[in-house]
Amino acid sequence: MPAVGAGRRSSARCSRKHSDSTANKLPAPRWFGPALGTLVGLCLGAILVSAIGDGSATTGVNAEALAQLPALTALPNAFDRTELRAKVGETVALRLENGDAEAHSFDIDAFDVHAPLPAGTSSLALFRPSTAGTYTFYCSIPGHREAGMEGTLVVEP
Ligand SMILES: [Cu+2]
Repeated sequence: MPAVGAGRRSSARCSRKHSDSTANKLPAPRWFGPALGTLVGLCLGAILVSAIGDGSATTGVNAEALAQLPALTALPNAFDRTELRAKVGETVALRLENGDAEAHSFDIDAFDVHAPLPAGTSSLALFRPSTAGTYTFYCSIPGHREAGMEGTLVVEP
């Protein structure tokens, strides 16, 4: 399970949704596994969006703690770093900054990370890479990746 939740409340919301979908008592169909994976990915996406919000303290993320995290900043047609490093099994907590007047996003398909970054906002990406390797992070706004908004995530064993 590569994804890790940002908070208990969000995780609980995900599992509740999960039990609702299995409440019909039917045996789990073949697609259940992959579908569950997708659901977890979606939940993680929701966490990414809601973790910081408007920066208010009620989200459970302390602004001071956030400021100390490594940051990745979205610029016009680029990120300020082209390489991120992580270790297998260790949670990556990354502060995402968008100081641009345009919306961007931070996406890593392999770990179901999809964080929208509206103009002028901060967000938090939380994920735990399960497999060593080299992955691509990018911005999924049409045309941005092609224009250079991508980089490499190196996950060391
Ligand atoms: Cu972009």
